[in-house]
Amino acid sequence: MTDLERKLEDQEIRADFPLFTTYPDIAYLDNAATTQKPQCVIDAVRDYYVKDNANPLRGLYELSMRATDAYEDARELVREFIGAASTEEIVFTRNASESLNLLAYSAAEAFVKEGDDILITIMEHHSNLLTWQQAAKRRGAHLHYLECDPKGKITEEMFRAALTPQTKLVAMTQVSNVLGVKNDVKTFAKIAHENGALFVCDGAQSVPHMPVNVRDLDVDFLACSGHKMLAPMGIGVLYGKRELFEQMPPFLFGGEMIEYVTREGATYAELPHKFEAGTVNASGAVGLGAAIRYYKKIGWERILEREEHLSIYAYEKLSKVQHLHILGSDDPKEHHGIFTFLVDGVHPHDIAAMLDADRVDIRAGHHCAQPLMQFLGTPSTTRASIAFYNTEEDIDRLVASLSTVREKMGYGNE
Ligand code: C6P
Repeated sequence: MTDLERKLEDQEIRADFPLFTTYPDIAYLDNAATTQKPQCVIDAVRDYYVKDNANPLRGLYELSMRATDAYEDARELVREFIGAASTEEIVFTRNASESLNLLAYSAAEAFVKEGDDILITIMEHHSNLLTWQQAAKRRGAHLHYLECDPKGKITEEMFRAALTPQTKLVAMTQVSNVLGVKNDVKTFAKIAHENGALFVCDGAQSVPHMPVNVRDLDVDFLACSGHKMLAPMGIGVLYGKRELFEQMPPFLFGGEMIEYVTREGATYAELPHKFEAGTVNASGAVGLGAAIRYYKKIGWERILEREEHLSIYAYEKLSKVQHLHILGSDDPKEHHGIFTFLVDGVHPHDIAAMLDADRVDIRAGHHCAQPLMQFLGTPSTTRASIAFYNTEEDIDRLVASLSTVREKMGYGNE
């Protein structure tokens, strides 16, 4: 692609995101935290409220049926997007955290017993860590941590060595929100299954950036968040194999998740409604459906090309900044658009504040992965994360701003 072609493509894609028109001076590089929303998603949410809004799954009047259809159409779009066999395997939640909480309660209740082992990795986000810490305590099970090497890699040998005959469940992120490294989930899920363990995949950072097919990966469960993939906040997804979902108790109780209730007990609704208590986030689901349509319109080929190009571009430029150290792999392609770094002598929060003054938006802190920070030997880091709508200019502005932080902190111009 020539420079001119790339610039034209940048313009075409950015025109779809109204926030960039509102703030043309912002370089938004905090996409691992949440993404901006294209106009089509904003329109879909608005249209839902203008044309289709009623309480879905309840009313027998036309408007409620329209709301139900809009909600269930979105479920079908999600099913297709992640390659699930049936919409019964797609549960809408609030976000990846809620999906993982549901699992750590209901799957642990059904499949983990006293004395069993639960295996997670040291690079898990707190949502895939605290949840299992609590589940292990509740079930009398033992929680084990699989450490990566200092660059973030987990090999097949390391994974095999961490399994025990008691390992009943493995929970692992596909892409780390700190190091950007991608775990070989397909291989690890196969090994886990051979060992008699279930495999939970945290797809919060992978589903928005690469084609993920749950049947190809053969994971038992997968969690992700709509807001990290162009959709509104407050809608998330939990995929689970039907035969496993069927064995699990409900997580939340209330309206719409029952079949029949008596004073003493209840029978529960069919999948997936058994796991969707109360009035659902229909507009959020509709927004997620619109986001998926937009992903399809842009196409994975272009998204992957753009994100890989920007990853290589960012890595090369960041590597040249004096006193800046990128954590994780030395191969830019292994970062999947996530660059976490330290600058000698400058606190990550000071870096974030100085970059903010230059209208460059990044994240600083522990990134909700404190055991990983402890393993890496630092309490906090700075992180820039890319989406396909970013441009070389965003990276140039990041690098230009970073190049001045030490001087601004009084270190001189060395
Ligand atoms: N990571 C980040 O800036 P929620 O907040 O529920 O939508 O997603 C939780 C979550 C789960 N797993 C991974 C790998 C994640 O990265 C996140 C969210 C954001 O890194 C917010 S802390």
